[in-house]
Amino acid sequence: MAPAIAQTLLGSLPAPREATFGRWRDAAGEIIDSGIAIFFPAPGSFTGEDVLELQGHAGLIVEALIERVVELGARRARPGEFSERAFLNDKIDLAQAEAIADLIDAGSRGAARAAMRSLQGEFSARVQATRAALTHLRVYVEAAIDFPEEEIDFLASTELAERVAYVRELLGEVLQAARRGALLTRGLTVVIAGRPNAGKSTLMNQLVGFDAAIVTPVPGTTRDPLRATLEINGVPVELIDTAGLREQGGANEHDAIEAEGIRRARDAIARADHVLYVVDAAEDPDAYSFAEECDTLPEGVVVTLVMNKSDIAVVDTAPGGGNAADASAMDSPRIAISAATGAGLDALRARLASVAGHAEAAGGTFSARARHVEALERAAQQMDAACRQLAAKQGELAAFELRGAQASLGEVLGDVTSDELLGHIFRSFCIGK
Ligand SMILES: Nc1nc2c(ncn2[C@@H]2O[C@H](COP(=O)(O)OP(=O)(O)OP(=O)(O)O)[C@@H](O)[C@H]2O)c(=O)[nH]1
Ligand SMILES: [Mg+2]
Repeated sequence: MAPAIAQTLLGSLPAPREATFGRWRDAAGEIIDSGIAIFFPAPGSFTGEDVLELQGHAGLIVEALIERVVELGARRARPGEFSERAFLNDKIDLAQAEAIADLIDAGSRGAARAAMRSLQGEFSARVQATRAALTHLRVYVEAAIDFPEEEIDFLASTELAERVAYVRELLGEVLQAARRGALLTRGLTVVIAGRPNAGKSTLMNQLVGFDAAIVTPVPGTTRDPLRATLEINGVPVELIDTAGLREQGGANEHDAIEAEGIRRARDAIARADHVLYVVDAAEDPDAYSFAEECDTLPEGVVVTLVMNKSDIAVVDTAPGGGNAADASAMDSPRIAISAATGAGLDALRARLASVAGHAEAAGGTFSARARHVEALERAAQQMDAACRQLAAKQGELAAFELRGAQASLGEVLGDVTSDELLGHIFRSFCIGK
């Protein structure tokens, strides 16, 4: 198709991979545009198919040129279609294709660098190395199952235990790196929560460096969650200021608005990677407001207790509150600040940096997606199950789990994919990629 279009549009097919100047004409022979054409014959192109690249002038003539090539038999690409074709023609694997979109969408330089490493195949190479070691192990296990008289000895051998441990270790490492990469790709969501008037919006404004949120002495000022992004240690951080959490009394219109604000605040908290729980240390020096809130927090969410208003209160930052409902959450680190004067803000920033931080500090991080992390977690669970089966001398069952783990690793690279998954991945690309 591309060579035929080139023939008509350019008058002749340019030599492969050579920038060729020309005038491009419409059906009536009138010049639409002039520029550089480069022809990449299959399979030596990005997609692996014949590709004709036209570099012309911008503006309306681009549309005229597109209409002309469509007239000659081409069709407009769907979003992500170039990357999808490159994947389908085995030019790149699925993790690399996803890295293209992540590179374009990168919210920070760190994220862009990580996506570039994934695009270059660093992530895929780690997954492949793990899969190769697993294949080795499987061959070993399956062979033993075929010779039942030797199976029992084999299952008890230290060599097998070592091989299993080796694969599990590789898998653990790549999973950890993927988790960091996913954080870097997606960014960190930090929610500022607490009672009304604790100083959440004042803190938001301090962290973003301008008056993004309205601050008043009236409790219940903030209603809608307010978002702002900043970058900490190369990691994009989405900061969300929320409505103050409190018990609702009456049922008038005013309360209905506040109730909706609180519902949205809880929604944001439920999706947070990290919560800055702000306490008015002047009113609540023992952070009782947080103790009351503890059991409504989602499981596993990391909290920093921000003891605010240190300018008018004596603040004790020792973790504590042993009588709290959730002792572990009450043990969250405490940092004393004054959002009004800015005191303690550096310590708080350092704390956020350490939460976001290791992604960049680790160096050589690649981008990854939740989809990859899930598949790798599944592979790790299947490896653990295989270990248990081997310990119980259940060779067949262990082999089954190992097969599953290998399939899970294959999912990351896109060995076996459903149209639905591909549609989902490539639809989110922009057109022309
Ligand atoms: N002295 C002192 N006052 C503060 C500090 N931080 C905030 N305030 C004051 O506390 C009041 C409430 O501050 P906001 O930032 O609006 O509090 P909020 O938590 O966002 O309140 P809601 O949006 O109503 O939930 C304002 O009058 C602020 O000026 C602080 O560190 N020291
Ligand atoms: Mg507020």
